Amino acid sequence: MDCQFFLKSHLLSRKRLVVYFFFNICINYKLYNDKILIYSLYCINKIRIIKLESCLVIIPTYNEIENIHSIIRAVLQQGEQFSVLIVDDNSPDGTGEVVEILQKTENRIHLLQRSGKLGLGTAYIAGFRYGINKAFDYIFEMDADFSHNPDDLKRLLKACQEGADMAIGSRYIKGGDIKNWSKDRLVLSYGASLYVKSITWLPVNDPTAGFICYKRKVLESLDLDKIKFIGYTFQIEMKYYAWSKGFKLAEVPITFVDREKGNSKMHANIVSEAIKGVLKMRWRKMTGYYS
Ligand SMILES: Nc1nc2c(ncn2[C@@H]2O[C@H](COP(=O)(O)OP(=O)(O)OP(=O)(O)O)[C@@H](O)[C@H]2O)c(=O)[nH]1
Ligand SMILES: [Mg+2]
Repeated sequence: MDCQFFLKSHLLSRKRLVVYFFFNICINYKLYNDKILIYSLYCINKIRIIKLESCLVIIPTYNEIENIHSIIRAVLQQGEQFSVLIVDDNSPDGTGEVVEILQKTENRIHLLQRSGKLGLGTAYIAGFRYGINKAFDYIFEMDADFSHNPDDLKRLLKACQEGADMAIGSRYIKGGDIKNWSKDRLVLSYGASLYVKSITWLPVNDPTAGFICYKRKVLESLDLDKIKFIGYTFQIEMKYYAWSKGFKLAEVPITFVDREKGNSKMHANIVSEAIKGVLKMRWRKMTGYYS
């Protein structure tokens, strides 16, 4: 039984898997010959001790052919426990096809191919459901365009391992920074943060941030059907909902870099969605929607 356990497991490094495979054979040999159950129990226990916690990094994509290969590689390089889920909206540039090819060489690459451009929020919700079903311990949100540095994934993970339920890669706390943004974009983003905080009282300095690590239990306890926003407001609503449910949010300083390759998918509607959306959220909280 324990043998099946670790054959199924994708969480152990290959070297450890081999060592424990032989270890288990020895144990079962002992079990059948000497009927010493204690050895088998010891084996199960050992495996539990060395089991790495699994991480799924969700990356929504729409026309990211220039970034897709390198971002997947950079995430997987963070360690054996990291897997990546691309949620692609049938990108006309063939991003999804590239992922399908990469999948043949590495089983830590997952793909959800959707029929068309359905928006960032619904892409993440589909990814969350996937991560919950596959029982990943930690589930991340990350952009494909290298604005979020894959090397920061482990710092977000550490914050969750040390007590946070949701760790947010934050540009607007001490140590955080933004590189290569125009003044207008900076003012818009920082202004949005102040607006959100003044209306919702959310104790987060970067409420529109999209580089996040969740403990699985957070996503399991939210009713994901209640999340309706699709742009930046989606990011605000996730934090507001989790906070309203009593989860502990922590901010980790990151340096955000403007995309170098590919095109932005931002559009003007995002601003009006956010202005009205935040007021709607406040109302919803008052009426118990997020309890
Ligand atoms: N699946 C999916 N992904 C999307 C959609 N819109 C944007 N994305 C992805 O979401 C991530 C963030 O989008 P960006 O275009 O970088 O948006 P942004 O970061 O607000 O804009 P820039 O700062 O200009 O890059 C990227 O990985 C996009 O490819 C969508 O409708 N569906
Ligand atoms: Mg971007």
